[in-house]
Amino acid sequence: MINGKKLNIAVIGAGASGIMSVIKLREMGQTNVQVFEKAQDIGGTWRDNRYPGIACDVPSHLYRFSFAPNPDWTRVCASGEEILRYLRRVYDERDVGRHVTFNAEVTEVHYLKGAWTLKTTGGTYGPFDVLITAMGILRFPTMPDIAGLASFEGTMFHTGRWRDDVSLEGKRVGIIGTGSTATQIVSAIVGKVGKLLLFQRTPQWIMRLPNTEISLEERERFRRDPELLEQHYQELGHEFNSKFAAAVVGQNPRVYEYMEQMCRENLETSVTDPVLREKLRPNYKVGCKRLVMSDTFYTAIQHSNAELVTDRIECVEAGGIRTVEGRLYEIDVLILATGYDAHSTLFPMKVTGRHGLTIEEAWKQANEAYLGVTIPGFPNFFMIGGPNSPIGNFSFLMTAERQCEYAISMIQFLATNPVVAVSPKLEAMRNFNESVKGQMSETVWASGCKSWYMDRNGNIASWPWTYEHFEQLMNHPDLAHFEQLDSTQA
Ligand code: NA7
Repeated sequence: MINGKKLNIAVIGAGASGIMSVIKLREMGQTNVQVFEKAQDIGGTWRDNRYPGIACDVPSHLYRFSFAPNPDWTRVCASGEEILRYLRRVYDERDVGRHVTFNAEVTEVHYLKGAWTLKTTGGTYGPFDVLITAMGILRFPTMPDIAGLASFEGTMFHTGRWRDDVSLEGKRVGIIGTGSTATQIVSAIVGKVGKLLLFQRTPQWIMRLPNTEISLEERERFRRDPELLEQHYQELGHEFNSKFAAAVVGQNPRVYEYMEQMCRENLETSVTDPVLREKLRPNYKVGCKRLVMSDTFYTAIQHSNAELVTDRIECVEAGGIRTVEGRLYEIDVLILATGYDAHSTLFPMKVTGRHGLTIEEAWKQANEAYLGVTIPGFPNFFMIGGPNSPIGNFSFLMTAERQCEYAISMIQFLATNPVVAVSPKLEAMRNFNESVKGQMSETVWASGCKSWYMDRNGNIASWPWTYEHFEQLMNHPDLAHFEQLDSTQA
């Protein structure tokens, strides 16, 4: 039952966060929810990424919505396909579809006197009282800045735009990049291609995580006993957050040491050739770049088909890649596993807030938000995955749920008070960002490496505290940090 006013709410994106937002908003009685999705299907990241070997790097039983248990995960870390199936199931079972407009990329959002108007490629919509962006984080493939890329005459594509129509069977395949994506692809295709050349600029630390099958018996046990499944979710969450997530922000040195030891041992024991081993040895701290989880990559890179190229790339030519030593590596298919720009947060959408303030003006110096969720001058505007969201520490679905709940608390406040709009105070945001900067030096991400966590100013744009702290802040919005606007001020 609704408590208070019924509000018109727009959600941008029908990926995991958008689907979840609809369900949670409806649970609180807010049913006037419209979702705008640029593509013609749901799924976001898991719809767009379809490369061979794609899997989550968080355990499946933790990578789910808290309200939609899944006893049927088939592996410790689910494949992309299985995650997409899960999202579709939740979407169908909860009848989220009736809220969604597809093929409607939101190009412009504009706030005026307490209402948001949305321009999309499918028309203009509004007014909305509240706007939630659920646009994902790794949306924009980074194309490498390598001379001659356009002159390549074979087939070339980024991993985020996988070409299902291109067979790799027996081909000479080059892969640029050694992040989570490249390592998954290498393991999946090395036995099928004619030759695999992996171009490594920086080696990665790799934590051995056997992606074993979850037995039929275990799945059946979870299906029969929902309490057991819930307990498993809670325990995994506790384990993950109190160990890994605390270790990377400097709050669990014992576990951090263990992680270091595990990664070093993995390299020592898995790679037999000492020359190759040294090429694969990073010179920065474990976890500074996002840790790669794999128990197949080291085996794959030692396959007779595989070659690790560590000479720097000079340029791409019609027939392949030339390194600075002058050698040409001939390639039929060139795969760019060069990652994503995680800091194009709302781009290319034009966002205009109160008094005509644009997001370009607000973010001229840096992308900044109060608690990663709201921005001063942009009333009733809530981001899932905004700047300084925990991108390197927690299961993203847990992050997204807590951020969505934060938005929901604020929406509940709007629904039950004579307040038309809430907007965080500039001072509150500045204080938050100061404390982020102060704390970030304690984290392993700031220990001296380059990673996709860094924004255009070289600052780490993640969450430098524990999960408990995040949960506490998200569960208890501090209204004193918000301007509250009535109908005459909004
Ligand atoms: P990542 O982790 O950002 O990895 C990108 C890789 O591409 C990394 O090894 C980069 O080397 C390499 N890269 C980027 N540009 C170049 C150029 N110009 N030349 C050579 N090598 C280059 O992206 P992923 O897609 O693997 O993973 C993204 C996230 O998705 C991952 O963290 C999981 O959360 C899932 P560098 O290290 O910068 O030297």
